[in-house]
Amino acid sequence: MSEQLGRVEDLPKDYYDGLVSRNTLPLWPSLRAMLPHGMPGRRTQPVMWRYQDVRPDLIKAGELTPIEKAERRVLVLCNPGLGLQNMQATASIYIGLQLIQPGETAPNHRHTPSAVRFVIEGEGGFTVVNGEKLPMEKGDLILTPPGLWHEHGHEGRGPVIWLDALDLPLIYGIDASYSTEAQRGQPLRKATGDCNLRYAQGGVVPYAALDDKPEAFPLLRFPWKDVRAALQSLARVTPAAEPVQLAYVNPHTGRECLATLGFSAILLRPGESLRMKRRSASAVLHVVEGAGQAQVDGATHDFGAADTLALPTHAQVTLTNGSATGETYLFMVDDAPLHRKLGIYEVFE
Ligand code: 1HN
Repeated sequence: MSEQLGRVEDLPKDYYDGLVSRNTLPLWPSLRAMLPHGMPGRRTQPVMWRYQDVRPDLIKAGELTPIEKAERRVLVLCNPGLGLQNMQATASIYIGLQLIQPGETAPNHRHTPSAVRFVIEGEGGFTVVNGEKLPMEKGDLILTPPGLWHEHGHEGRGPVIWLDALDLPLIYGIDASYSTEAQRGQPLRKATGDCNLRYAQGGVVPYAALDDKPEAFPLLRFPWKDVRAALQSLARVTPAAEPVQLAYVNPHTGRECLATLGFSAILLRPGESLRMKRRSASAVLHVVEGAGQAQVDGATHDFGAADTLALPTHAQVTLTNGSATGETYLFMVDDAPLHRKLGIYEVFE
């Protein structure tokens, strides 16, 4: 089992070249790299992107590139361990920061990758998803599930900036990534009202959904003010050393709201140092409010508001609130839903 396997150099060169010429390769020289013993070989690095670094570049992008020349004015957070040009924050998660200036619109389209927006700053932004206009306030999570039309606009003043998270690396990686452009000014498809009025309160859903097949994506916007308040309530009943963490779910299934990516919010209590359970999923942490440190596999990364950190699979993570008096709030994107569906999700003690 632990024997050294044969290398390419151990084979006659003409034999190996012949294999290559016939589009074949021997497995054994690559087997250990592709299937390491005990733990994956992780290319994803625990990279921190500081908002104070990225923001000026994004504002500059707004001056250099008109929205018509960009469609989506985004700077992508690229993990160097995965190759910058591959635009992966982790092997499965794409993260970008998107800027929209007052009066601009990012045109209507739909695509096969799943996407979400998490609002970082600015007022007056909105996303229209499937004909439903969703206001974008700081900290709100907005879903744009696969196949649903979506466009962005800005009716306020000053820049609006949000974080985009997509399963693009995954969908692109299986040759399944494409989009469809809508006609400009395509009318709103439905006028049945706001999902936040239909699903205003956790634990209760519109009655008809018990008998009819509920929509696949009934709730498209999760207002931060509700999530923040729910975290504060949860903190009151969560023992020390246990995470104050809420999962964003589909109100009908009680399960993750998208098929591949999962979203959660974490409250770090004053002075708290939280050792997270090591697990198989990769993740991206984004700081909503507060500051502190993330220790990832022994290396310490300081974080402040709106910073973003990539967490490799199987990483040992400890999150520390930098304040002894105030709370720190984090937003997490992970690929745990995908791992669960594939039957490879693991949590280690
Ligand atoms: C996309 O559709 C958006 O709708 C943002 O705002 C970023 C990155 C790759 C592919 C599609 C958006 C995207 C994207």
